[in-house]
Amino acid sequence: MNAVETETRPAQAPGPTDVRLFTIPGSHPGTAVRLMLEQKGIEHQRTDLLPVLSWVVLRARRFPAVRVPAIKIDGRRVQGSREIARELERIKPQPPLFPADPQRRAAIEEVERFGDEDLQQAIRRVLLWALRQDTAPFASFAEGSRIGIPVGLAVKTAGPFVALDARSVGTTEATVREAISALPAMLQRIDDWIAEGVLGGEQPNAADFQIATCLRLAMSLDDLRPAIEHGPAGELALRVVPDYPGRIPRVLPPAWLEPLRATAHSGA
Ligand SMILES: N[C@@H](CCC(=O)N[C@@H](CS)C(=O)NCC(=O)O)C(=O)O
Repeated sequence: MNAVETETRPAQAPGPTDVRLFTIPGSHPGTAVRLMLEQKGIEHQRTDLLPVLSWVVLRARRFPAVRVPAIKIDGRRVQGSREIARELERIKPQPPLFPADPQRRAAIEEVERFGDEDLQQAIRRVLLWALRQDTAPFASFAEGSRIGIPVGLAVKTAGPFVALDARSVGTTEATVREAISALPAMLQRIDDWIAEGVLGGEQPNAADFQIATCLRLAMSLDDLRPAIEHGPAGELALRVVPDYPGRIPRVLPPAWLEPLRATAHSGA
């Protein structure tokens, strides 16, 4: 269980007054940061950007890099879900995203790193490959966001942007197949962390948000959802992130999904 260590924390400093999150509809780390802000009760504005066009906007806003999530807090710019988690913890320690105990914190940080560096990218590649086959499902991810142009127009013009985005993260048949093959072992690691109590405490920690949002994005693909939803990892994802927009009907070649048939939760 993730104990909430309130007693050893310093008194709360006055919160930030001007916070704006820059994200992309359906972005898993973007959603993780939104949920962290909500858990901490930090009021914020949100700017929803379109893939690739986001690169231009972030540069124009003087962010040093072109990826989201990016956040501006009282004039300070912070980018990257792990960096932002630490900044939120610094400016508003309660309720905590990390435990005070150094050993428990190290365990959570290791899971968080896995989510940020390994799981996120695997799911991103599968998603972008699917959207390259058909951009229409992008509309379902834009539900509830304000992207500044009609969603229909965004979908119609998305093709070249999705292609560029996919290329920028190394989306190829080989890397997508590799990501799918790696998924059962990744799910097993997550199930193990839940069993050990590193993930799945009563109040989500930074790693819960990182992992759960990746899994929710994966579950928006009809091809992947059955392998995830009924196991501990899927249950965690649905509890931590009850609502996640987006749905992509089956699009992956069945042969690519072979590695998922052996998973305990696939129903195969
Ligand atoms: N590991 C980084 C990932 C950042 C990242 O790659 N974000 C994607 C969205 S999930 C992005 O900015 N993509 C640019 C685009 O789609 O144009 C983090 O957690 O902050």
